[in-house]
Amino acid sequence: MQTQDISSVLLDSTIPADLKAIAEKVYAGKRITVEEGILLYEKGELGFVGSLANYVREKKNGNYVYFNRNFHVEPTNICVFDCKFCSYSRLVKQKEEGWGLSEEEILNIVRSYNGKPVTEVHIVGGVHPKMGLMYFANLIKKVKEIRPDIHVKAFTAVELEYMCRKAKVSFEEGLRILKEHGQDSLPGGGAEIFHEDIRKQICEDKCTAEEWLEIHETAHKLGMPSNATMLYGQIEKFEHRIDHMNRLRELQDRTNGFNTFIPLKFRNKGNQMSNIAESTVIEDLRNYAISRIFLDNFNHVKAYWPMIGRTTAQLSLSFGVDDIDGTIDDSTKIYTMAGSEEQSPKLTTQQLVEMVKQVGRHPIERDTVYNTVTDYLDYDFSKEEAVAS
Ligand code: V47
Ligand code: SF4
Repeated sequence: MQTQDISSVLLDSTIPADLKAIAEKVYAGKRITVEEGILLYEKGELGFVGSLANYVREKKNGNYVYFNRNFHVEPTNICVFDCKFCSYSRLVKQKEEGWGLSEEEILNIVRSYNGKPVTEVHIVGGVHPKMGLMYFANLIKKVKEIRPDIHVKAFTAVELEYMCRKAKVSFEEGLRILKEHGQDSLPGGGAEIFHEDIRKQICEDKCTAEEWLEIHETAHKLGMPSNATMLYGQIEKFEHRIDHMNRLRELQDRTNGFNTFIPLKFRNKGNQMSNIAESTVIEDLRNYAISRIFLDNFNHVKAYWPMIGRTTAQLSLSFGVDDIDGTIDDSTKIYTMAGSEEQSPKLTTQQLVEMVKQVGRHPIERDTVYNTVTDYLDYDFSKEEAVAS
């Protein structure tokens, strides 16, 4: 346990009074305001925000680091939308560079994990004009027939808004149908940055901030938990990040339906925003830390290691992060095509466990809703069969 010495922060005469006042609030378990959040971004040095974030992280999650055994299915990269940061989608008219898996191909991916101890399948992709609500509902039903035990985390709010609009059903009806067919939860994608000034420049044609929030609120009311993301390090300013997190914090106060917050670092390869420099590792760590401090009602903050790389993921565990997503072969193309650190994101459970132990933390395999599946602190891998990774 890397317990923080609170007094060292409060007694440090080099820390300005306004930041110290924030530290006092955080150590007293009080919520910080929007203005204080912006101040942390403007003036909080890495060591300072890191200390606070680690305090919050250890109070909430002790020394645990969570991961899950999941696999990803991307049904298509054909997309009717044109997000400027996206390196992966192909418009319908550029079909030659696009792919669309048939239902059988998707189900074969699911079958290929038969006998493997995965607990979750994550299904997201481009917004294909011909793959509608009932197509996906029936697909999920078939996935569950193959693997009744698996948790289906599927479709961003962007995909869901389009499906419901095309099927002429309300968000509630659409989500109800998907739930009845076996969908268990929603991933956090499509949130980007909620603020209108940014959204209209980077993704003006897809679902609005209000629709994203309404879809997640509706899902929570139907008993489907979800995640939330934030695409940072592009053209947004600090105040837009805090505005984004504030809207999530308000919704979480009402529903308590979010499992985890996932900051996504903008990667600039092969998209219409390639002229924008990527954020530094220091800024990435500061961002994890300030997210952890600001989102006091989120239990978990996740670093998506295929996107930021293993080393930054390890560092992030001292800056507020307590979750490093999944193991298994992450074949997700949305990041590799945008220039992410990991061009072949593959880690066995043993490698992931080692990564966590190297930084003095306690690895726990979780299911989607953070029930413990296996405690890996003193786990003996030599007893396991080679296939179990
Ligand atoms: O919404 C697209 C992002 C998201 C780029 O819920 C990019 O467990 C950076 O949300 N640079 C989709 N990011 C993926 C997603 C996700 C990932 C892992 C886990 C979970 C979860 C959710 O990917 C999009 C967008 O914000 N994205 N292009 C890019 N160039
Ligand atoms: Fe389509 Fe998603 Fe890419 Fe936007 S980020 S263009 S919605 S695949």
